[in-house]
Amino acid sequence: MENPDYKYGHALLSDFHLVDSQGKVGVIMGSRSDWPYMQPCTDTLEQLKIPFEFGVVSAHRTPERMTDYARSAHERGLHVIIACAGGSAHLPGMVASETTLPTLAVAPKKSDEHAVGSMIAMPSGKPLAYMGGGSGPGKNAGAVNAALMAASILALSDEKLLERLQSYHNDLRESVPYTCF
Ligand code: RP5
Repeated sequence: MENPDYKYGHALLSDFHLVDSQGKVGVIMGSRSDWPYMQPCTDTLEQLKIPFEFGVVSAHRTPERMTDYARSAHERGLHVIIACAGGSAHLPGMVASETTLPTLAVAPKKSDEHAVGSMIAMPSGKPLAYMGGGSGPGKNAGAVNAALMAASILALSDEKLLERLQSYHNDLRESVPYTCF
């Protein structure tokens, strides 16, 4: 998939821990191979004009990056974190364990039972909201819903965003036909 030309999205840089985030939402994924499943999330954030950053943070291959990211997120100005991982999928749960920011988990594919299992079985005291997974590249209900849930959280203190979110839901309702064919 191509690098999208986002107005509200900013790519995560290697010195992220030294600078304030330009986003309210941090979208991270365990591998570049997750990107086709997560672009519906970032596209939805862009559509709603929500500033976000996005990049790769792996729990297993870059554990220090993951810890730095989660521990600095609040201070850097993020309000919500969306984390996607497949396979063993420790990223969402470990990030949630290192921050008090609301953390939303997305599986690349909902059929990835190992990933889903790791996201829905957090121990008491460490909340993580599992949003769902997708059925294929570019088709991820969980990714879209994670963006919308982040929007709902941010809209509690942003009336303009609330209007855009209501408009999104109105458009969705209007797009559903009555006929089956
Ligand atoms: C996880 O393992 C990633 O989130 C990805 O979903 C899966 C496979 O990663 P790659 O081997 O394709 O990099 O860590």
